[in-house]
Amino acid sequence: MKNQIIEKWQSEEKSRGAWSNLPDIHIAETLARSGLDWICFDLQHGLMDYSHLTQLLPAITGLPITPVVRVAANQPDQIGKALDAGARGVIVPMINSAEDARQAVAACYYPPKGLRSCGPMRDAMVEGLSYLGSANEDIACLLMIETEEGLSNLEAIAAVPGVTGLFVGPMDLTYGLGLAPGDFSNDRFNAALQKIMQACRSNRLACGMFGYNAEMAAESLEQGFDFVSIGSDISMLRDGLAQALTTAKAE
Ligand code: 3PY
Ligand code: MG
Repeated sequence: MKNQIIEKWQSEEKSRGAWSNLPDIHIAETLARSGLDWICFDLQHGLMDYSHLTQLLPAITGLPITPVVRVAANQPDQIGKALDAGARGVIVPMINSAEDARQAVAACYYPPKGLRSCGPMRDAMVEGLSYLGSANEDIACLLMIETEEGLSNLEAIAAVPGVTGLFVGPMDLTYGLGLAPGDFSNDRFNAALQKIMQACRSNRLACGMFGYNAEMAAESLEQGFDFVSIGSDISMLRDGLAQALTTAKAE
């Protein structure tokens, strides 16, 4: 199955994903069977590490969903290992400059597009070496814009060849703008979102948004974002339980 973030964006369709914070293969499988387009395993803030990732990715192999990984930092070894474990893309946090963007791109792609070292463990097991022929087109290099510096260098970041898309981290972005955390209705926050979407449009990049819940995701899609997360395993468990309890208590 082709990378659904890339494929849907290229055919001008929206894609919807979920955030995986809990290192449990059954939760990952449940998310993967739910009709989502993509799932993001979070090695930055999620309660999981690389050894969990190597169990979670095989648990969803063959299911109709694109796995991506948010790496903990913009480090070539972290990006390479996430891709070697079977991720079809990375979300790289805290991108502040064109140099940061070039470093992330180089780590994502095999030569001549980048400098990724060759050792595709998981994909070679599943697909064999045909993976090497398709990896550079099928891997998404998604860069997070979530700091004041990243915002001020937005045009230079977006213009780096090889970037697939930009992805907004809304909570850090409110901090970066000097706003109260989570002040998503602030005009300056929304002006920043418009600026990011515009940079994506003019550089032919997919534009993504971290949504904390389905309402926020729907609003982001309405605003023009191309791919959004609609919640996390934790938030959906919590919100689903709260809703179920309310319904079960209703007279
Ligand atoms: C942010 O809101 O800053 C994020 O990175 C979402 O996880
Ligand atoms: Mg963030």
